[in-house]
Amino acid sequence: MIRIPTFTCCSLLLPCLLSAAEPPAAPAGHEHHGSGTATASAGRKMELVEGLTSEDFLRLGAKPNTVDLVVIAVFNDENYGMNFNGYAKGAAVYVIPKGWQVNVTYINPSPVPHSLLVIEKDSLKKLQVPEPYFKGAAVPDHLKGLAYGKSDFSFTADEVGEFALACGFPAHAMNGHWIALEISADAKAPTLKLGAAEPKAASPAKPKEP
Ligand SMILES: [Cu+2]
Repeated sequence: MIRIPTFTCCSLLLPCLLSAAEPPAAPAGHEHHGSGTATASAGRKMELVEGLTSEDFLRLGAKPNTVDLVVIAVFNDENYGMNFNGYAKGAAVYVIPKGWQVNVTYINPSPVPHSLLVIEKDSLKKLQVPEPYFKGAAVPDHLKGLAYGKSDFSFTADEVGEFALACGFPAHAMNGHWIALEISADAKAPTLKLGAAEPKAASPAKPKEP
C-alpha cells in the first residue's frame, strides 16, 4: 500500500505518489544482476566456452606478427561477474608488440549483456565509454551489449600506450569490468599476466584444421 505523504509537494498529486512508490535505485552496474542468493555466473551456457582453456587466452596467430585472444565475460563470479577471463579492474594484463595484428574472440556465456572494446585507460572512469581507440576494435553494439553470444573483431595495434579491454555496457567499465592492454614498442613477443602470476608467453598457434 502506498503511504500518502502528509505534505502536498505540487498541485498534481499523482506524479508525487508515483515517485514516492518507486523502489530505491540499485548501485550502477549491478541493477540487472538480480538479487537473492543467485551467483553472477548462474545460468551460463557453458557450451559457448566448451573446450577452451587458459592456453587459449593468448595464442600466436597463423600469420607472423598476429595474435589470437579469447576474452570471456562472466568467466566466474569475480566482481559480480563483471570480469574477463576471471579478472577485473586491470588485474590481467596483455602486452602486445606495436604493429601486430590482434584478433579477438569475445564470448559471453551469461544471460547478462556485456561487450568488449579497446579504449584508453584514461577513459575508464566515464559512465559511457568512447568509441573504440583502434579502428575495428569493438564488438558490434558495444553500448547495448551481447548476452549468450560470441563475436570476433580484429585491429592493428599501431600505437603504443596504456589501453584497456573494457566492457562498453553503461557503467560497467567504471565498475571494474576491464582488463589491461599495453601496446609496447619494446616487447618482442606478446605476453599475458594473470593476477600475481609472472607474465606468460603466448601459446603456440593452433594447428590448421584439415
Ligand atoms: Cu560488462
